[in-house]
Amino acid sequence: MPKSNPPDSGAELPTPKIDVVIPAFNEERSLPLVLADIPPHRVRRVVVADNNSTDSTASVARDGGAEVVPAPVQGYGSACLAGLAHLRETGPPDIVVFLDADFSDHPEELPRVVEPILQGKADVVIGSRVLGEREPGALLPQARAGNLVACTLIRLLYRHRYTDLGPFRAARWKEFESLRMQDPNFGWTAELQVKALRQGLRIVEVPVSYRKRVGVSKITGTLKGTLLAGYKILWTVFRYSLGKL
Ligand SMILES: Nc1nc2c(ncn2[C@@H]2O[C@H](COP(=O)(O)OP(=O)(O)O)[C@@H](O)[C@H]2O)c(=O)[nH]1
Ligand SMILES: [Mg+2]
Repeated sequence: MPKSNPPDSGAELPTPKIDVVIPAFNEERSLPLVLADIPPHRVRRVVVADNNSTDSTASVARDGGAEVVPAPVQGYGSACLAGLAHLRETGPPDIVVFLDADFSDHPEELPRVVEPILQGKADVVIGSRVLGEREPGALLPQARAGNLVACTLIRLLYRHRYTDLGPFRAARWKEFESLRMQDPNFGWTAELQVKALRQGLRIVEVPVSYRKRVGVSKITGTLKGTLLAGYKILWTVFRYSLGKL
């Protein structure tokens, strides 16, 4: 009688659990569009981190099937941290994906962003809007310039060539947790990308599409937002190069 195969031989590995975190601040118009375009069969759950919205962001999020987590401290980073804390407390995924609530990213491209992780080739995947197709005017000139300066500084200080500091990204949960993210606002994305380098994580960029947001930009669309973000991003890139993690 033939010996039975060990339980896992030839069997497919269990499908990795993928959760999505969406930081949102007053995005009632765009959020339903974002939620509708997330490929449902690929994602276990979607968490909207609501940053003190005064419109109906929270209720449209629930109507769209998302879990809503309050992020009481104002700021993009704080919202991402609140989403992560919720996942940690309620059962973390294998892969976490971030995307913006303003419908600039194309959520249907999620499979492209997680693919390098599923193939075992990456711990962190950055969706690059520079490598992807951009609707004219989607990435404001000040955002492009800021990105270029930040990526150049990273290249000089960390010897790694990023093309973008993008909001659409994926990471293996365990490796991502090792970064101990902390920036509560504009420095979050830069912190993530430079800490990933410092930790020696495997980083891959994939092209993602980018279109004009629904509603008005609160960061790069305002002078104050641009200046604060620019300053914070460059300081963050510099600070972590000094050896502090
Ligand atoms: N500006 C801002 N955006 C936040 C905050 N919390 C969450 N977000 C979300 O962060 C994302 C990026 O903001 P956005 O206004 O599009 O900035 P931009 O992409 O630089 O134009 C959006 O999904 C916002 O809803 C916050 O406190 N301030
Ligand atoms: Mg935006």
